[in-house]
Amino acid sequence: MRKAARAYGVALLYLALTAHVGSPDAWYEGNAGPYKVIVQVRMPGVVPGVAEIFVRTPGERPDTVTVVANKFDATGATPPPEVLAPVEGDAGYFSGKLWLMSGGSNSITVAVSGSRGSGKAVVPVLNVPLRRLDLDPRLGTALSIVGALLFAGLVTIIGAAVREGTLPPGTPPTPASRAKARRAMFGTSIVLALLLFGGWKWWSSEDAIFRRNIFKPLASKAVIEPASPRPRFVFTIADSIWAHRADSAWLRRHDANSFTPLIPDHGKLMHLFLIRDDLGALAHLHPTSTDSIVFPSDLPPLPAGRYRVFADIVHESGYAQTLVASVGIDSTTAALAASSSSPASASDPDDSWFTGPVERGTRSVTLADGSVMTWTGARNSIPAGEDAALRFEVRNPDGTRATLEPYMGMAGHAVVARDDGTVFVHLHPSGTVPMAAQMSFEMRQPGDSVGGRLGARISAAEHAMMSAPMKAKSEVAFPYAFPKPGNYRVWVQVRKGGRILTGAFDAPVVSGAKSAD
Ligand SMILES: [Cu+2]
Repeated sequence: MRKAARAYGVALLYLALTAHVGSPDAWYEGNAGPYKVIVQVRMPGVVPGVAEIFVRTPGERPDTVTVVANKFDATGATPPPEVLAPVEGDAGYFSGKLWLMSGGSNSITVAVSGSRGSGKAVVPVLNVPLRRLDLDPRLGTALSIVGALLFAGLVTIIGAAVREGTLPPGTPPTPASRAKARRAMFGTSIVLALLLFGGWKWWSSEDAIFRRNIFKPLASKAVIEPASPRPRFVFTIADSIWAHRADSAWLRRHDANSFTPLIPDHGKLMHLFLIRDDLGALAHLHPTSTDSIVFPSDLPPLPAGRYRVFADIVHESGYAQTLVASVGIDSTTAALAASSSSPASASDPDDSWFTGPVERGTRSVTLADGSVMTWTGARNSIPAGEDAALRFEVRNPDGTRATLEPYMGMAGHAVVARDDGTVFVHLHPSGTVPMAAQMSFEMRQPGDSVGGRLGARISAAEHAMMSAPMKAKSEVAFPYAFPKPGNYRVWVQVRKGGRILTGAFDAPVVSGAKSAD
């Protein structure tokens, strides 16, 4: 029993470390041809497994919505699409299930058709084993009792057969046949025990293999280097699988999957977040790297404390993962960073940081330039698993609507963290789906087997997209549902007047009808 409890603890730990930490659902908001769609994919967490897919069509209602899954490097024919069923009593909402057979980087193509024609949207998903299904203790007890009865039954039957099987009916067994029966029963018990032992050994080794394959992000570490004139923050992907990514012989010897190169996601190779353990400070950095292993940055002026570090990266295959580490900033280093930094001196012009108290229940916050950000969708308590209503509006200090500018090609960026570090998500108005991962599916061509070729085209296309003008607006919304109850903080980052502004809000989440377990 205790072993089972320990195994369960292990499963929970890994769950806490998954891509987009602790928040396995993929969200996408965008267009499928002429239709607006909001897609939620509830990943199975086991491979192969069944994903649950929900598609909301807020505008014109389509006639049919179908989904089909495809692995990034699939060469065979695509399976026939699954038709999603309209959800009763909820117009324009469709749901259904889809088998995801292969692990790794997959995509789900949502095809919508109706009176306005048809269109498609591609949602990249990461299909990785995240959990080990546990045996219900009641079922375990029942099966053990049945097993014990079968064991005893077989031993008794063999004993009776040896003792009395050859005697005519009504004849009592002799002392010799009784002794023979006892020997047979003893022998049977030994054989059965050996069989059970062999079965247990086999199952334990299967279980060990499964546990080894449960998704873990690449091992990483974060350190502060006391460089001059400013301390530096250095993030390193320390995993030997990553260091040997081009060494196919090493990978074969270690039975390891090879990773494709990193590609920039909205213009940056890495989106790195430092979040103080008490959620009191946030930094959003974009370190660059020459070897895709060491990612240095200037340390921003953050207060001293323990920080959780989350680094979002996207591989050319569309595989997106969040690497995790932690780092401590002592007061001397914090003071040094504070005295030597200014926004203009950041290693990357899109780097930003925010420190400030957050009042519980506050729906409007004053931003650094005096404008006001309001969480227009705020509620007193938000049920887990249901639309989080992350809708925000920014007004100028004089009360007029602000004009938001694109910040790294997006109307806004949101960071969601649970106070115990088990949930971390980086959101955009297009959802949890990294733009680069989506492009790697949309732009892949048959000749893209050479690493880096697709990545180069994605970078060029991203660049063009990010320099395209954005429709002026004062509002920003993010499709999302909190995965489980708890205390969360949401940081919303926008750009206005050339300045990156961050608003922070607390979000108390209660258990809802649709919470994930
Ligand atoms: Cu972002």
